[in-house]
Amino acid sequence: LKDTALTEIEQANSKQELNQVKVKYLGKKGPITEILRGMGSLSKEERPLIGKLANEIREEIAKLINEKEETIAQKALEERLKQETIDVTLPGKKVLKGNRHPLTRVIEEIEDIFIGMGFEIAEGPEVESDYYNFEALNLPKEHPARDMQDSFYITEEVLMRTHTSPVQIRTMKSKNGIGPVKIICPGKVYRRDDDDATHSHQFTQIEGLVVDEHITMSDLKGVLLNFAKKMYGEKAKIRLRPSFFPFTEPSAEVDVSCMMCGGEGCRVCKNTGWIEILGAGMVHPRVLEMSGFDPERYTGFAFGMGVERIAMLKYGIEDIRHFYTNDLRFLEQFKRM
Ligand code: FA5
Repeated sequence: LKDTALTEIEQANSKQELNQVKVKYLGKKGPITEILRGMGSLSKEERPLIGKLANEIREEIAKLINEKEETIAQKALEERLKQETIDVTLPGKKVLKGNRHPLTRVIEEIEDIFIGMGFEIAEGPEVESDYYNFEALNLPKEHPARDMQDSFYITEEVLMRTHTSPVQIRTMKSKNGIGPVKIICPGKVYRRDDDDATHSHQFTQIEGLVVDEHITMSDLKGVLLNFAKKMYGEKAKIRLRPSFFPFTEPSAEVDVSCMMCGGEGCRVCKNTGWIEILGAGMVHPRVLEMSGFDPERYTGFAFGMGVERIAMLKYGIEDIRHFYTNDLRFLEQFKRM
């Protein structure tokens, strides 16, 4: 009995197997209990002998089982430690890093340039009233120039802003007629334009406004030339062409020399050597007046640039729709810039 028990303990390789052996030999229905239980039928002389022997065997088996239990526990621990070891020499898992959208980058770059010239950043709502978007900018109802900016109306008096110019009005009104004002305002604008390579129904503008005493057109030109050089390099040139906006007088469209061909003429600038990037002008006296500024004392200039067009020119992007279709092959090119 002892020998078979010892072999079985020896062969038990897990806690469960060992438990089975334990129950089998030491349990209530086990052979030793049986022997001890049957003592009554033995003779007086036999009883102490058999009893002693049975107890000795039981103790020995119990001791061996305990020892084996420990060995098994030890083995299990070793096994676990082995499995859980960390190989610090393994290459790490790569974390996929995103990057900022090229438009965000260009907006921040433009903001930095203007902050460097002493401008502050202003903001305004994208859902705007007809008053701020048109009327206060000298574009009364039925004014034909409203057609230049075909609009998404929400109600008769509320629309998605068609340009960032309403922020001019909001900023001036908040100053209670006291200058100076020197702000830029980046933001999304919306127009019922058909999408093509250079037009999007939702795009980004950056508005600029400076109002103070003695501001002239040459201040406007100086600020824009400085901007062009910082954005495109020292070689950049600008040119102003006469234009019309109801809220500026005189008005101009501003071109920058084409950076793709150095002004020689190429596909990007349609062989003209120039690319239009913004509209600008001297703030119309009526607009100053409607916004609470005395046009006898104050003058100002304003401009509104299309950020996508500026980014396209800077990075040689041929289609404005790339900014909005979220093709990773396009977006990832800006990772290391
Ligand atoms: C305006 O929106 C005037 N508010 C700009 C202005 C501000 C003039 C202050 C004077 C004083 P315009 O409609 O030309 O102007 O738009 C300005 C710029 O936005 C354009 O030069 C062009 O770069 C860009 N732009 C216009 N329409 C679109 C379009 N559908 N998609 C992408 N960019 C556009």
